[in-house]
Amino acid sequence: MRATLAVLALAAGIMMSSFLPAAAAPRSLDANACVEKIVNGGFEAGITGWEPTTNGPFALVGPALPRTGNLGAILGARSNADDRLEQTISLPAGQTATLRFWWQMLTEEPDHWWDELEVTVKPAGSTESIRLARITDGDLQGQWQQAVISLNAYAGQTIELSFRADTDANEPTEFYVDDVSVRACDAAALSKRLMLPFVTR
Ligand SMILES: [Ca+2]
Ligand SMILES: [Ca+2]
Repeated sequence: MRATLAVLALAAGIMMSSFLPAAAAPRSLDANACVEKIVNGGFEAGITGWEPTTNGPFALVGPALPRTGNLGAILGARSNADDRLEQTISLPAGQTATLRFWWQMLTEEPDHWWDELEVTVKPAGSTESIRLARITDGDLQGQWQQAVISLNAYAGQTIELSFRADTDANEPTEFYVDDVSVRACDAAALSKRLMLPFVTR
């Protein structure tokens, strides 16, 4: 089951890459005609913007292992955990949208897999969540990795993005998440800007 994420990643069209995530949160169009849709993706404002659900007494945002800044999300980290962080965003019609997030997993599991972090989207009006990624205790642990996932299929829709950790009764696993970003980009505006120098000559 060690290859689960890799297989799913390929199936979902996910690329793992090492480039840096988008700068946090300007809500106006940037030079690439893109808008950041996630509020507080780096968790530096605590739980602001996120809807937490947990069956434990623990805060889901804390200073234990942030990738950047002082705070990050911590999901699982105990047995029988059921932790969720969700945010609802609207994606503009006719634009591309890309989810990026960084994750790190630490586990005490000697064999795999038993504990997982599932990333899903649920379009408004739908009762069905669609899995974008599954990270398990069988994946590479102890280092930050970035997931990059196209959300183009949800252009024009309001979606609930969810990170959910589920651990079994023994040998806990910690799932850390930081620097979550969904950038919606106006491809038409971008191509116009690229054309501009040629038009004005
Ligand atoms: Ca952070
Ligand atoms: Ca476990």
